[in-house]
Amino acid sequence: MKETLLAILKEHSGAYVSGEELSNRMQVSRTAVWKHIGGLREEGYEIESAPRLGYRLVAVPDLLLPLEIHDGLKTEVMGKKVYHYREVDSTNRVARELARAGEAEGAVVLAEAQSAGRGRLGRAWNSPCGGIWLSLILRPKLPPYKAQLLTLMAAVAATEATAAVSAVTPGIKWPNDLMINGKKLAGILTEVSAEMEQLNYIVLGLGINANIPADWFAGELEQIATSIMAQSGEAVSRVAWVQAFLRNMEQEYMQAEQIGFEDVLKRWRRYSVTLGKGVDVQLADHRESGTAVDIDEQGALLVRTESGVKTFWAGDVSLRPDDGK
Ligand code: BT5
Repeated sequence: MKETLLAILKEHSGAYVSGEELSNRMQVSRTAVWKHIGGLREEGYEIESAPRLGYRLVAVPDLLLPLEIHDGLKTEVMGKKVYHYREVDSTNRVARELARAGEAEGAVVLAEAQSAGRGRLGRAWNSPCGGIWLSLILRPKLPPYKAQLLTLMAAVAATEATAAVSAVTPGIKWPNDLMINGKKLAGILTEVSAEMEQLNYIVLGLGINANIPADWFAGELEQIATSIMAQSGEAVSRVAWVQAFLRNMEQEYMQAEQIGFEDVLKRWRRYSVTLGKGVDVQLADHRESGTAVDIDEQGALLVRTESGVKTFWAGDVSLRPDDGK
């Protein structure tokens, strides 16, 4: 109902719509219209009302509200259900709980800020207002060893969403970082629940520094992190970014279900800033060095080392600073 009301107000692009027209088109009483207007105002929509004239939409809040994400989204699965928080500890934590309780594939959890955003291996993820902190629930019919492919898929979808709505195209550093000019723009944390044979669910957590001012990154992050706004000099529509990401994910996911991950791998290779470079791979107990030569069909990184080509499933990769290509 709120969705219809908002659509009518938007149709009139800032002009007044009478209470009568609203109640006719929504087929509810004028009191009900008034209540729904109150609901929209509570969510942050600025709506003016004037006796005899009716209501007009003055401003849409710059928030990742479900009503905004759904406006023109046109996906079948991804983003059908949107949970939105002004602040939450971690969207991945919320999404895992939802998934465990049976939430359907494609549901997405969004937050304006996270108080305990998580990176991999227990690391912290800084999540101030202005970024996009997103977790997507998937239930792929895949064996657990293929989970990594979904991280690569998300990296490709996020790269292409960024290129579509802003003036920058990031590169992908294996397996989960989006980079611009050597600095980290986004990271992905994929959390998996699985049986021996099949995945139960995957929570794809993605954090992208969208509209975070360059001078916000201080201390440890100053040298290593950046945002779309810092790189392009312009704020980006975060709603448009989320919509583009969900559409890309849907397309790639459906395609992968039908014909496999070939296309995802091809596009990943195109955006990669890792392949062909000298790399150090930090594993739990030691470090390996060599040249990143390719990814295999499961998304593992192949590195040519002094003792032959080795396959890495996990690990932190740093590009060699002396490899200035
Ligand atoms: C990641 O971990 O890159 C995965 C980040 C996933 C965050 C999303 S936000 C939505 C969802 N909910 C969550 O709670 N998490 C996910 P990793 O590769 O371990 O990188 C972590 C490292 O990146 C930290 O140790 C910092 O050095 C750096 N870092 C922290 N915050 C950053 C930021 N905002 N931008 C760039 N780098 C950051």
